[in-house]
Amino acid sequence: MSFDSQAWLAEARALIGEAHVLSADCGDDLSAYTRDWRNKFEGPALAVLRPADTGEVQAIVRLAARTDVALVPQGGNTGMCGASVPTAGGRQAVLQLGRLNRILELDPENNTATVEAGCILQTLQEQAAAAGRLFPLSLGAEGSCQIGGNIATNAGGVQVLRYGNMRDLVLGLEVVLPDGERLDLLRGLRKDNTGYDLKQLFIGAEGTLGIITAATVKLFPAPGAEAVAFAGVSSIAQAVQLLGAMRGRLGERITAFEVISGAAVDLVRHYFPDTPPLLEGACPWYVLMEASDGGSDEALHEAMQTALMACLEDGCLQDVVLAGNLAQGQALWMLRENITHAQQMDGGNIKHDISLPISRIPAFVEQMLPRLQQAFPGVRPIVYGHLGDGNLHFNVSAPRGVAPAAWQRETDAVNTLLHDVVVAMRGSISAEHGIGQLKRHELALYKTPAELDVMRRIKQALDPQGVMNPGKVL
Ligand code: FAD
Ligand code: 2HG
Ligand code: ZN
Repeated sequence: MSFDSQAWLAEARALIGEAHVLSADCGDDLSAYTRDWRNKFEGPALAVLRPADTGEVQAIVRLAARTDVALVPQGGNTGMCGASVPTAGGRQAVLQLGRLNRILELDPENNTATVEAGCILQTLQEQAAAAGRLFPLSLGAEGSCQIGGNIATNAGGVQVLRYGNMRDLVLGLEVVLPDGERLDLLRGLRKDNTGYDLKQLFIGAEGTLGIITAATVKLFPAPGAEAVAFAGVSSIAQAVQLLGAMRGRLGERITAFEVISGAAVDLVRHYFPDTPPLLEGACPWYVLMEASDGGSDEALHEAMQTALMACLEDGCLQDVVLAGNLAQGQALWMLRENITHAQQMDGGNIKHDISLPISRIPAFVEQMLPRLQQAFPGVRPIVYGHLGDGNLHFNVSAPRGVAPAAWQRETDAVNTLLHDVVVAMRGSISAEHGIGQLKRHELALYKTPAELDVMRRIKQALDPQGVMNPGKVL
């Protein structure tokens, strides 16, 4: 039977309102929804649909299932793997969750918040803070990414070391299944052993199994004191040594431990010349660390200072500066957050988001840097990331003079060089960004047949028609 797109759009408009169905046919510019944040992936959309609530999401999913239109769930469209935009094949519509943005309940006694999926991460952080609580997920895109997207990617960020990734923060979910049924798992319980923990299926599934419409997440007491320090180290091995030493001295108070290569700092300085001076001399590697607790700023600063001085004496760091106030701490974090933007401004880079047991990271880095240089002379590795979680963004910028498009053509060769070693060392090729379109072919290479078979059977059981986010992950 032929497909009548005008009739389909009219039906969608009747379900969620004229103003909330955008289409190229009607002259709407869809590029903000059909192109990913990195400008790497773009696909045509029959429409962009912006439902207002779970009922409207159900109605749209039923329409899509009945008419053989695939749906691409989309939050803030800040994902790194092209999972939130349509692929070229078949009829696809973007289901944008931004209008489901209410905080439904904030329960300080239970230390939970129940929010709709389209709530911006920063809004939840701010509302939690106003209630004297902390929602700890924190990442560079927090001003525009959404809780639903954070859950669907199992986002990580800079506080995983202390609070875990998104999966660790989710207690309950509401999901619209690919046949339009509503699955209510929206409970704020820390203990619940009543059979299979179904919510886990949808966390990190990148929208391939259902649409998350709401979640109940954990909150924590807001820390009274924070301290930020920036240390120079002579090698990645010394950074790992420093991690152990600082955690030994300050324990769970260390909330973030980020490693940054000298090349990454130089790149940020080049594109953001206002970056303040940090340490007197240059070091090959740096560490940005943060500690927090419920005491006073003075006491925490003193504890951090004592720990850092002991580390200096013990040879775990070369030089260090402790931020004296909030503004100095924020400037240090700005340097860290600007690495992604500096790389984007610099042109093509091949991104990696690997994880390894922390103990193996020095051996990995020390063997891969020369191997990369040998294979791709003049290449510029921009390595940084969440060392406290064993997660490195081992990004690789083009040799000077090589055009971005030419460098992108080396992606498979660069990936193979790095990922073969990662997998041989029992690491992961995607620690926090996911698979999407970017790493779909690599998933097939690196997962065992048994793992892939179980994943395919789950997909087939929940989405036999292939309504949800085709061409992603599997
Ligand atoms: P989108 O990009 O819109 O979607 C991502 C995936 O989730 C897609 O598969 C989409 O289909 C699916 N999805 C979205 N909403 C729903 C829903 N309601 N139901 C079902 N599926 C859904 N990531 C990290 O982990 N750590 C970082 O430190 C980090 N830093 C970043 C810094 C910058 C500057 C940028 C641009 C990105 C960064 N990211 C980071 C990546 C990105 O922000 C995260 O992956 C984020 O969780 C994506 O949220 P989003 O709302 O933008 O989702
Ligand atoms: C980060 O840690 C993000 O800053 C983005 O995960 C990493 O841009 C990147 O490669
Ligand atoms: Zn990251």
